[in-house]
Amino acid sequence: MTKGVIVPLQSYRLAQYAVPVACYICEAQNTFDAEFCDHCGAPMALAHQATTQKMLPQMVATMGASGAGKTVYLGMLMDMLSRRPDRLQILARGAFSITLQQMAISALSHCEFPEKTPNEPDRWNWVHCQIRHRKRRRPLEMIIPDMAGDALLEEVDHPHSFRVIASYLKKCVGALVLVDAVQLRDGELENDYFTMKLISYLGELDDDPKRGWAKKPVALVFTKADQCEQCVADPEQFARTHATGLWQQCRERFRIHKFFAAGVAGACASRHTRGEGRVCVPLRVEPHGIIEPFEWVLERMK
Ligand SMILES: Nc1nc2c(ncn2[C@@H]2O[C@H](COP(=O)(O)OP(=O)(O)OP(=O)(O)O)[C@@H](O)[C@H]2O)c(=O)[nH]1
Ligand SMILES: [Mg+2]
Ligand SMILES: [Zn+2]
Repeated sequence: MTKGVIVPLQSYRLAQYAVPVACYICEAQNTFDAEFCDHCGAPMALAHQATTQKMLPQMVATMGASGAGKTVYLGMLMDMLSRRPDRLQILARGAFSITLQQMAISALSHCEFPEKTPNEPDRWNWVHCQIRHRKRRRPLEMIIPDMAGDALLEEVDHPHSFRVIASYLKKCVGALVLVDAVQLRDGELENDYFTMKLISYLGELDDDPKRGWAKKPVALVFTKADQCEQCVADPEQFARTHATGLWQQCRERFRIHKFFAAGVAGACASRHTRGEGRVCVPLRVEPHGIIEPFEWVLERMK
């Protein structure tokens, strides 16, 4: 004989699903318990946090080819800002915002560079933080993802392949564009071509002469400056000689732009590993020029 039991239906729980939550990046509707946006893959935590704040977060893009040094740069930037409250004060919003700095710094402290960023947007590290700057009366809320260079290239070559990238870049108020200085110095033009493509893509995304990318601050950062002294002495001159196409495009498309040089490692060596072959390892960590480009963008964004 089966025993009869009364199971409450709890249909009120379904009512929660009737109220959709809009993704903060692409504005597509999601259910309240989605972890990542169904449409673009951005974390829904950004939308939940934004609704609890008075100030809506602004976005700054960090772009560059695969291997340009975005993950190393961003990880180091976040770590330096969180330890040096004299210049800029930063407060991470949500535990997920600390993962990028944790991952980059723990790799560097083991004399390794962090791994290549996976292509899937739901595996990127997103940083949502509050920033206080002495020149601003009110603190700023900011969202910065560590995008994968290969995904960026795919989107530039085939628009709409990564919806999150176009939606995000349309909302950005400024950008940091990272270029590998060592490759440029050695005459490898891959990085130069990629960055030129990226710049024309940005220009086409929003070509409004008053509100578009023409009027947004863009910092062009030559990375791996520890291995390329020429770019440290005069980044603008380095651009003119080693990346003439890029230098020309920036002058035409961005009214507010500046060239910078940044390096994280003090000295590098190459090590032979099984499976990967020769890999470059950092022997020391001596960050140089990390905060300057970010602070410059911060001071100029609307
Ligand atoms: N010498 C030196 N090498 C660096 C520095 N930053 C990055 N590198 C080298 O560049 C490689 C790529 O750096 P990442 O930060 O992973 O590059 P990424 O732009 O995030 O690349 P994707 O994740 O593929 O888009 C590292 O593995 C290092 O070999 C630096 O400051 N100095
Ligand atoms: Mg990366
Ligand atoms: Zn979305």
